[in-house]
Amino acid sequence: MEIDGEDDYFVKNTPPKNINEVERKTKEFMKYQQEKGRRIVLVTSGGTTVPLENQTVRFVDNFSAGTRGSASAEYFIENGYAVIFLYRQHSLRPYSRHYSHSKNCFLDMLDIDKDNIIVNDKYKESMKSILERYKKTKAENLLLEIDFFTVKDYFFYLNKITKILATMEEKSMYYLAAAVSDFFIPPERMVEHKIQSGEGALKLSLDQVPKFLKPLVSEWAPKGFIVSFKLETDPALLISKARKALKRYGHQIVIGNMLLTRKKVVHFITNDEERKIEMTEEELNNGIEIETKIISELIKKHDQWINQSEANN
Ligand code: PAZ
Repeated sequence: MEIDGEDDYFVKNTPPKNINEVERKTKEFMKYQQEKGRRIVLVTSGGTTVPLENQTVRFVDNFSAGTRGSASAEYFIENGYAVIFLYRQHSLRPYSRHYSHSKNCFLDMLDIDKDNIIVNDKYKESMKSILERYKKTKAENLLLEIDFFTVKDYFFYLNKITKILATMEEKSMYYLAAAVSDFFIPPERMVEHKIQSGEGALKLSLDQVPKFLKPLVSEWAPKGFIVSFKLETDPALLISKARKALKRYGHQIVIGNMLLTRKKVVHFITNDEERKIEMTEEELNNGIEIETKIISELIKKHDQWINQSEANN
């Protein structure tokens, strides 16, 4: 049995158990944001896993920690967007990212004063500012977080959420920063139980996943503002592959980045331009993140996208 297209994929694979719940929450969130007149961006973040067994003991994974996605979500919110954050379970999340996965243990930031737990003076100011932003985001219902673990679940959620947001037409943005596996094991070839050792080398054969960006752009959200990322390790390939993706899928922008320099430099590739966005050493030393620049550029482009469509109607 071969999986030859996106429709086939959603028929032959089993949806995640909570897909209806995710649908309900997304619709509710969207309705609320529309009443407030806000734009919504779907931010995807973190790596996807490819399980090797149905009762999964082992899986193929990738490097992504969700730094780009979680930081970007915060900057979108700061700029008035509501965010649906589709993230890999246990990867970084907006606001808490400043304390999780960190080399500094969170407990070292706290002290005990008689019966109270207090924040060490050294961390007080920055924690207060993050906590204020976090509480405001919650109070204003600006963030909906949905987690996935496998590449299959990611695709089901992406499909469902995108089609719901697409009803907002140009006002919706799709910021696809997750590092999504290009390969998977189709259901009919997946073994049920833990793969046993003792039979020599483990040989894996993975099929290519359908290219979901194609239907996302042309069918799921044809009027949305769509930003995809292209990651490479060979500098000779980056720009040409980013350009090829833009041409192939026909969306608005591909952001190219290299594995080793992704926090310092990205390339914006659109139909009209090719632009490098770079951080200075001074900015990096001051803790400024490249995502501030990425998001402010994208918001300008999203404005243009909306204005242009209004002018055409
Ligand atoms: O999660 P992270 O901050 O460590 O990395 C971000 C990234 C490199 C995964 C992202 O910028 C990206 O390029 N995502 C798309 C990867 C790809 O499928 O080509």
